[in-house]
Amino acid sequence: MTLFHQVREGEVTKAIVGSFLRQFEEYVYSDVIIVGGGPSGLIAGRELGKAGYKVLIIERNNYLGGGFWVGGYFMNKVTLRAPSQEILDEVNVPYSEASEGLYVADAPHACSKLIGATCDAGVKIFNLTLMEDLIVREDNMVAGLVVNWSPIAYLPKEVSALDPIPLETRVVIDATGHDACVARKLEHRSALKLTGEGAMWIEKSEEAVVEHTGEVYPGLIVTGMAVATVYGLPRMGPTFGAMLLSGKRAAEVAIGILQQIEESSVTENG
Ligand code: 48H
Repeated sequence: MTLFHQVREGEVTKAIVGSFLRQFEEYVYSDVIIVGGGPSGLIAGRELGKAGYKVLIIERNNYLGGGFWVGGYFMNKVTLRAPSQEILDEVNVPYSEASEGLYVADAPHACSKLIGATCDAGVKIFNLTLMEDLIVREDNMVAGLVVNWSPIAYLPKEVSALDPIPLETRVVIDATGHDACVARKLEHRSALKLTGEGAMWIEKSEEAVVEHTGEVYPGLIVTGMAVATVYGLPRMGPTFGAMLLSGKRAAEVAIGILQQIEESSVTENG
């Protein structure tokens, strides 16, 4: 009698391959693809998942969380200004009040709870996956993404001539942080102009990032630090409230667009 059930090595591999391929095939079509699994992308995903949409997060790293694992410098404490600590309450993260309206939480606890809450909402994750390009169809509407296995970006071209593959979706959310990689792709084609983020000014930046979160191009929403990069807004340094509230706002905007798409397809089909 052994402690563990007897399983052959090949069965382990088959379980991984089968489960991965079934999920990959299912998510070739989705309602929303979020590029970037940092705090803004995770919250946007959680909200959309809770609302019943089929959501995929594309993350180039092997791990989710982006800059949310550490606060500032090398210190793993994150700060949030009121009222954004309410989102920590929603995902059961403990925190303390450092000064009036300023809250501090353990970054590993906050980040892992947020990742868990996003997965619990039914959001699926393709990690080690790099957004390379967009699918843009008639009416200049974003209709999907072109992705590749991210390690190939770090290999010399001679050994990495791998073609990417397309994934279809109805709405794309750029949650790639400071780089605003998705919006940047449109800038390369002169379809969008990015201003570049401004110097730090916490008081001004957080409000502005949440306010400017929205659709920048038909079918493309920006959230989190990508908003500051697109609109030239000041950065906020090691405080994360705007990332969480911007993620919520991005989900609301996405739901509005998805509802419009539904309504127009009902009208077209009588
Ligand atoms: C797939 C990609 C690609 C790509 C990037 O940086 P993040 O944490 O982004 P936000 O906006 O959710 O949060 C920003 C916050 O962490 C921060 O940096 C703050 C508040 N700074 C203020 C300041 O003043 O400095 O996460 C972005 C995620 C990362 O996990 C990337 O790996 C991923 O996006 N990503 N994934 N394809 N092309 N580009």
